[in-house]
Amino acid sequence: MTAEYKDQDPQETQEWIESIEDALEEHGYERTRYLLETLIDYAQSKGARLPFNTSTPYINTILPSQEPEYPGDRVLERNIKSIVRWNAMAMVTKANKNTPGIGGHISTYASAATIYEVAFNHFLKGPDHPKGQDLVFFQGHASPGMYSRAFLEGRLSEKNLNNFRRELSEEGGLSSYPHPYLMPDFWQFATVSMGLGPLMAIYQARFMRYMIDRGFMEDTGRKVFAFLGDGEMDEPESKGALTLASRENLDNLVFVVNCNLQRLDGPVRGNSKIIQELEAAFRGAGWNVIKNIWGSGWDSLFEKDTTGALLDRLEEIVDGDLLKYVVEGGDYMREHLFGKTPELKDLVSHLSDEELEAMKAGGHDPVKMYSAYNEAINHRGAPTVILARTVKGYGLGKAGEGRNITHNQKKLSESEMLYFRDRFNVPISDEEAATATFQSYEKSTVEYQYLIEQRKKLGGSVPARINNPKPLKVPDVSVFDELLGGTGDREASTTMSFVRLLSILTKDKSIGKHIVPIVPDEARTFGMDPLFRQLGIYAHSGQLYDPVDSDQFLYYKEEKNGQILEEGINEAGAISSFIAAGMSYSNHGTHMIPFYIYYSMFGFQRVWDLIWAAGDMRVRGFLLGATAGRTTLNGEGLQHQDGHSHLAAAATPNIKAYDLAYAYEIAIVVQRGMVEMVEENKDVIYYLTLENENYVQPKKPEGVEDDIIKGLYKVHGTKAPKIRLLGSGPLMREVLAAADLLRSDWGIDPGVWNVTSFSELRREAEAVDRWNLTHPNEEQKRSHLEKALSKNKVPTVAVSDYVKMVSEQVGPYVPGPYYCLGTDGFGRSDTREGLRSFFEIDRYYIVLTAIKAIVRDGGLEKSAVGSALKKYKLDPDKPNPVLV
Ligand SMILES: Cc1ncc(C[n+]2csc(CCOP(=O)(O)OP(=O)(O)O)c2C)c(N)n1
Ligand SMILES: [Mg+2]
Repeated sequence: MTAEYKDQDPQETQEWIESIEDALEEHGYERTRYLLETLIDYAQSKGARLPFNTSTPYINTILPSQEPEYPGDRVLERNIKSIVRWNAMAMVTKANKNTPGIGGHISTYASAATIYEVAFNHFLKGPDHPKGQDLVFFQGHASPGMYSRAFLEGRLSEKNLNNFRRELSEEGGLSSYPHPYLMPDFWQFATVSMGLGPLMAIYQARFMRYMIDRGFMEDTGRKVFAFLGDGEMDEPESKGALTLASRENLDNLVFVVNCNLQRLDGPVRGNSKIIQELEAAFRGAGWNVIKNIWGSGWDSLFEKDTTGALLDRLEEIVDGDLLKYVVEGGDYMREHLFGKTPELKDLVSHLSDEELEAMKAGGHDPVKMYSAYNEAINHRGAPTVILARTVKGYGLGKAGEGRNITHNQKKLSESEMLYFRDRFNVPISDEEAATATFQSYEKSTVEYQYLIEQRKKLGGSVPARINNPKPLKVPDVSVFDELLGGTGDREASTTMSFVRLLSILTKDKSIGKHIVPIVPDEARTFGMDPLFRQLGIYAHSGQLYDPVDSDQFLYYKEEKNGQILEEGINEAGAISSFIAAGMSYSNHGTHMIPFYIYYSMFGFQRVWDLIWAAGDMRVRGFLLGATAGRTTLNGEGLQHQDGHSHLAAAATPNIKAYDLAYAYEIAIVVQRGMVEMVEENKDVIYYLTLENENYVQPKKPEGVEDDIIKGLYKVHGTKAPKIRLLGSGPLMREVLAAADLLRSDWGIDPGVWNVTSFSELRREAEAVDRWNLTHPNEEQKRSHLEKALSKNKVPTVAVSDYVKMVSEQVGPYVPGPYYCLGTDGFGRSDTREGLRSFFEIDRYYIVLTAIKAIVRDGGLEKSAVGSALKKYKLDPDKPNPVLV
């Protein structure tokens, strides 16, 4: 109720409460809820304005009377947990004593140990579970706890632990955070870029549904768990897809937010309550929310609190107060929390200061955590979030428990370690404690057997990444004959050609169903709408309405087993779907090949962090940056015209990027990429830029296939060229026009080459160079670039629709002088012709640059440059496009 309202008739209020009590006792929760909702609806229909309230009282959602029996051995579990805690702390301490500054985190796992241990002992399904493995996102910087448990389970050695954050050590080390790229049998998901985990988890749950709805697998009740930090929930990505999860009824999804009320610098919300705020956000978004704030020690206090005074007091305080109680201890708590009224003081008068201090937060209580998980996994119809209150740096005492410095605590002193040992009754000597010795169990101990038995029941250890997909056959490139043969007189863009390819590919008997087209509300822009009808748009609930265009052949067809993921205006979500589909070979044992097509400007620039994570997680698939090219996408202007995504792609190690000119190149590259992904099992992402400029697509020349993949093939050769022109993507045609001008106006016949990938050329040339450097006495190797160009050491001019650095990246390996034209600067809306002139990449600038290069090379008189400027009416004082 609003705080300002003063109860004018407490007796009447009491009568209403008694009625509700009767309803609760006689008919239970459901009827009581029905009655209250009916009353609210009635009052609203009579004009009572009831404020929308998404928060419930600041108590546990699950009452003690609703808690199930705890199925585990609490004593054994506590002993085990203490050792996991110890090793996790010791691992970070040791790493930092041996290598000061190496980093790591103690306090995060210290706060989350119970949250994880209850899940490990009772909930998380492993790879051998008959119902299949759960997908688990572990909170990134809680990794020492996961390593520590894996050590106790015998999965990691002491050497591994000794080399935490020392991955380059000879014995092999452990990665700082969850990185499947670095530990491919262990970690499943990369989580430590805050916010990406929660977003990706939602899309993993959604994609699991997609696989079930499309008949690839049974619904066996597998879950996606995401363990998150409360500070992390401030990332817009964390909360950005919450409504998708509830809209799609993803009851296969459980978020567990470790609410230790602190992030790196200090409180997440000093002045209010993060748990209440998150509850409101999640409930508002349609999630099932389970708050676990108070441990069992508080139960009797709430029971005694018949007037609601304790509850009122807890509503009043803010998180900053709660943190202070942790740091200051029992006497402070008695004075400041309970000291407010005699009634409250009385409530805790039977407890000593130590007993007060020992009343835990809910997230440290296994019984409370068990109840929360149990409800979460059995909840139907909506995703669940467990908001578990914990204490950051739990058990560290003065070394950091609840303190603002706790996040950056990297090592404990000897006395602090002794305190920690005593705090958790770790059965080790002073000397072992002082030297942070790792502890493990003999196989004969009951603890070891319990630990292993619990995991066995749940299908084996986690985290575990499986890589054992069912084999799949990629069709021969001849399925794309239509693209290889050219368009004759008809003009088409590379985007249209790609859509044609997708249509052919999805009809292929062997692989067709495994293709996952993904698009964020741009399908019509790319001419993909015919696929709506052919493949259907995935919608878990089917199509509940008659679409406005149902009378047309190509109507907007949504269906339960639809193949297309039409993500709406949501690039971060769409790339998360790409990630989920591209990991399916590992997560579900079934190869799926995602083709995510989007406005190229809203790719790397917008979601590169997710693409980076995709690389880490060994995702396989195709990214298609459509309407690409700073000048080829002409009318859209500055915000849309991409001239640099190839720079980002080149810097992402697992991405093979191609800037393609013709339809046959697309066919060759896509077929080759698919073979790599599903037949050769390589973890690779292909990035292709596609354009919307229409021109005749030529027939594939003979024998260019391998060179297209390598990144460069010859278009026009001549015996002794004075100059060489390299064109790329849509600018290839300007290069061909420039070659014509050079022949007709200057009598110079240039060599002409088509560059399909500057980055692939560079990578190979660099690798060869590197090998040659360290093998001076062996026959020196030659890169594709060198083999192709070194016969004639003449100047080379390269042009692309991307910034100059894209073509410049091969500079060190191009024989002879090398000149690059590109589109540095902000875009403009204008004609293609206008833009190519503005950025100085059109045929005239190519010729001008070529003439200048030949002059420098001694092949023409100096005056030729001036003549060229005049001839092509090029303004010598034109402003630099980079700066204007
Ligand atoms: C995108 C991003 N920004 C910043 C960081 C650095 N960082 C790592 S942990 C952390 C604090 C996390 O707080 P919280 O989510 O509450 O986790 P806790 O350790 O409290 O459980 C920060 C800022 C990061 N990893 N990712
Ligand atoms: Mg936190």
